[in-house]
Parts: sequence; structure tokens; C-alpha cells
Amino acid sequence: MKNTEVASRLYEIADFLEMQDIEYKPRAYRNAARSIEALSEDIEAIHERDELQDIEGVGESIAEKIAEYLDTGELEYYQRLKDDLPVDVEALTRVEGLGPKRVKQLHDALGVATLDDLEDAAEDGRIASVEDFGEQIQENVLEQIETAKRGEERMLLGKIVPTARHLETHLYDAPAFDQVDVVGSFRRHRPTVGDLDILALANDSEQAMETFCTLDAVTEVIERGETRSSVTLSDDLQADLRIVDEASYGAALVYFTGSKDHNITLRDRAIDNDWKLNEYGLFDAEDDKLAGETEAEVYEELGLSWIPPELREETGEIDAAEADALPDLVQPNDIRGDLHVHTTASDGDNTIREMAEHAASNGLEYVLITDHGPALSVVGGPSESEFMDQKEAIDDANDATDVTVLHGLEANITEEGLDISQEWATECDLLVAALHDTPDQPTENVIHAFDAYPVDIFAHPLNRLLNEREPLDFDLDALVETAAEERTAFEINAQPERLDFDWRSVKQYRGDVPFVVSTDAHSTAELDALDLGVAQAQRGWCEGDHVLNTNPLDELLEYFA
Ligand code: DGT
Ligand code: CA
Ligand code: CA
Repeated sequence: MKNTEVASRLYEIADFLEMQDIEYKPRAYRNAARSIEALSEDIEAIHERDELQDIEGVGESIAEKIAEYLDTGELEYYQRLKDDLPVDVEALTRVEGLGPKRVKQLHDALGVATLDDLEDAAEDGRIASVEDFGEQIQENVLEQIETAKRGEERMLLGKIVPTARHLETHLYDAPAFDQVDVVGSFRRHRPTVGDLDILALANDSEQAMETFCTLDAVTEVIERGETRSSVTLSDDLQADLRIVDEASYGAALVYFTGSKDHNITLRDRAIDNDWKLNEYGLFDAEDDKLAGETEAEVYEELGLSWIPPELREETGEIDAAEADALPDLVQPNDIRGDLHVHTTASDGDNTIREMAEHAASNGLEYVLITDHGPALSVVGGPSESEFMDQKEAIDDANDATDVTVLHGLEANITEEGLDISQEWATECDLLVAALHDTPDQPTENVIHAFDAYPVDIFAHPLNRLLNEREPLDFDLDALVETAAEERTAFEINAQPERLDFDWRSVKQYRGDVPFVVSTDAHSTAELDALDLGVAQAQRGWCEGDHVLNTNPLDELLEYFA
């Protein structure tokens, strides 16, 4: 499946166009890339049906380029842009604070073309001397470059879900396979994933390996064996397939799901009984097999209830399983509404009505429309009068759909409070607020905003971007305390780059402050990502009661009243 590969080409084209100061086009390429990334169907199948132009945001010209790329493996337009300006823009823009335009400036002034060049230039102090840059940006580059480099190794969970699911179904449908499971960090829903680990039962392992190693998505076979093979997929992701026996499938599931620390604690527990635990099974002192066929059986023989994969991080789950005190985890179906949704009124791709219809078709009961406040000028949020004008579209969407459409805003937290007036704030059914930069005194600013305004939801609290920007350095105890007093909820944001509030913080503060899980969708396709946010709530041990938007609307509004 080449969806991510096509999307990254389009993103790169957008960056190159932006470097050349071309207007509008970059946005069109990014919109197209975003909807392709979110497709659950293989883009090659869409191309075969000649329906590329039916993909949202894909017009004639972009469709032609995608077709050229899928047919020939090359894209002349992209190659020309890259030849004109040979810089690794994808890697360089991963450094927080560097967009395509700044990358171009650095290239013109210092010849920076790669992350290594950038690091050298920052270390020698050459960046500070470039016009419009200065010490502050140079320091920031030095701080963020390691994160950007790590980003080359770990993929965002949300971005590889379609690839992984596709792979899983494709293998499962092939005759040689009887069972296929993607395990490892992917199964635990860890926010970033190093590689894909796949377990399978096969009726013909020779044929199964042949199927795996010759998949369309495979660009390189790293290693091919009888029971284990490793390949590289088209988006530079490594995938390992292991074929195991039915009698040890459960033990292998436990072992290869990990985490490693979870496994070690389980194994120590076996050793305490003079037993042995490995990927083949649980064995007693006489080497008789006690368990191995199913996961539940392995845990049971160890005196534990079955532990959901999201909890297997060695943060107390084994003790809880022993005491039969595991949390009754919140489930995707428990979520009744989405409380963070953008539209064309700011930087979204779809109208209020389209977002509402999609939310309704996903079975949601309510959706809160939250375009950006005016201070975030780059994305052009509505002015106060434009916000008031939105009310008509909100009413229309309410009349036309089965979902209750609420009118809110994602205000920007500033040093003075929020970027909107008090009157404007009271016009919101619910008010979302967030930081979008890295202030010097984030704790003070947020607490001040909570005090001065009726903030209902604090969105993507740590303002981190995975692989790109470290979380803000907050006094979280103080923030949580104030939020609880002011009846402000913390958001668990489901965007693949964010997944913020981080699951560790969720675990620490669950019960002290209520959470909401929202998508922060900028297109209808992104409304489908709620599950990814729910998985992070699960990693943070949340039960339904910890998450406010598991409630019917009247109870939800009661909390914020
Ligand atoms: P990743 O790929 O870095 O996102 O993280 P994982 O958890 O998928 O790790 P990976 O791919 O290295 O290995 C898959 C699982 O195999 C891991 O979660 C636990 C198990 N495993 C790997 N190495 C060891 C080990 O040295 N000891 C034990 N007990 N388990 C291991
Ligand atoms: Ca892995
Ligand atoms: Ca692996």
C-alpha cells in the first residue's frame, strides 16, 4: 500500500513550493496529502478504478501526478523541484521552529541542506548571524535537533495504522495464513513505533514467507528465513514476520507484544515458582508445559487476570492483575461526542455542515465546532463578527443532522489571558483554550487564563509535537489543581502528531481532573481518529468515569455549568 509514500511526496512538494514563495498551491498539496493519509483503502486500487479525483482535495492536476507516480515510480514535477533546490526539506522542517521558508533562508545563506549541516552550522554559531535568525533561534535549533534526528527512526502510530491494518488483512486473506496479529508497540498503541512485529499461524510456512516477502509494499527483503523474515516497506518502515506453532501462539503473543519490561517482570514471576517463561510457553521445573496456546492461559497460570496490551508498560499492571484490580478501561464506543473540531472558518478543509454530517454518520451524539481564535493569525480564524455569523450555519447543521452541533472556539492562551473578549467567551456553548507556542512562563499564563475566563477544556495541554517539539515544562500539580477548582477538563488530543495529554500524565492525574478525548479534526477523515485518543486514555488507565465525553450531552453540560 503506497498511501503514506504518496502523501509524503505531496507534503514535500508543498514544502518546495512554499520555499519558492508560491501561494495557495502548497495548501492544496497538503490537503490532498492529508486525505490520502487518512484513506483506509489502498490508493492503487482507487487508481485502478480511475477514481483518484474522487478523493477529497485531489483535483485533476494532483490526480495526474499521483497516477504518474503510481505507474512509473517517478514524479517529474517533484524531481524538478528537488533538483532546483536540493535540500532535505522533510528532515529540516522536522526541527521545531523551522518551516520551509526558514529552511530556504538557511540554504541560501549557509548552504544548509541536511540535518547534519544544520547541526554543524548551529554549533559553530553561524545560524545566529543569518538575517532574521539570531541567538534565540540558534539555541532552539540546538535544543530540538536531537528530537528531529530521533524522528528519523520512529514512526507516528497514527500515521501507520492504515499500512498496518492493510498488511494484516492482506496476509490474513492469503491462503497460506490461518491467523495474523500485529503485535509489539503497535498493539500496545504506543504513540510512536520503531518497527512492526507480526505474528502468524501458517498452514504452509514456505508459501507464507513467499507471500510476505513479495508484497507490493515491500521495497527490500532484509532477511528471509523459514520462520522469520524482515522486510522494509515503502515508507521506510521495517516489518518482521514470525511464524509460530499453534501450541505456543499465546506465549508468542505475550512475548512479542511486550513491553520488554513487562516481559521481564512476568518472567521473574515464573522464576519465583521455579518455572520458565519464554516465547514458546510457560514450563514447570520438570519442563512440562503449563500454558502456551492462549494469552489468557499464560496469565492465568501465573495467577494473573488477562492484561490489556495498552497496560503492558510495567507501571503497576502486574500487581493490579494479581489483585484482580485492573481498571475497567474506557472503550471507543463509550465516546458520545467530539469536542474539538475545525472548519473552513479557520484552517479546516470542510464546512460545519460536512463535519456535522460525518460526526453523525460515525454515531456521535454531539460535536463542538471550535475554530481558532483571532490571535493565531497564520491560520486566519474568524473575527468576533464572523463567529457570530457562524451561528446560522450551526443552526442549519443542527436541523439537517442527528447530531447536536455546539458552537465553541479554540481560543489561544496569551500572556494577557485569551485572544478573545469576555463577551465573546460567553457566546460559546463550550470554550476550548490552548497554547500554540512556547511561552517563558507557561504555568502562570495558563493559570491566569483559567482564572480570568470560563475555559471548559484545556486542549493538547503539553503542546508537544511527537518527534518535533518537547512537551512544555509545566508545574502540572498546580495546573491540575486550578483546573479542578475551575471545572476545566484536560483534553486527550487524538492527532497523530500530538496524542497529548501524554498517557503517563493521564495515568498520574486521572481522578484529579476530568479528561475529554477529542480529535482536533481539520477534515472529515480526521474525525475517524477518536480511537487513537481513546487508546491513549487506556494507556493512562482511564475508566469511563474519567472521561467526560462518555456522558450524554445534558450530563456533560452539567459538569461545566
Ligand atoms: P518499538 O519497535 O521500538 O516501537 O518497540 P517494541 O516494543 O515493538 O519492541 P521490539 O520491536 O524491539 O520488540 C518486540 C517485542 O519483543 C517487545 O515489545 C518485547 C519483546 N522483546 C524484544 N526484545 C526483548 C528482550 O530482550 N527481552 C524480552 N523479555 N523481550 C523482548
Ligand atoms: Ca516493534
Ligand atoms: Ca521488532
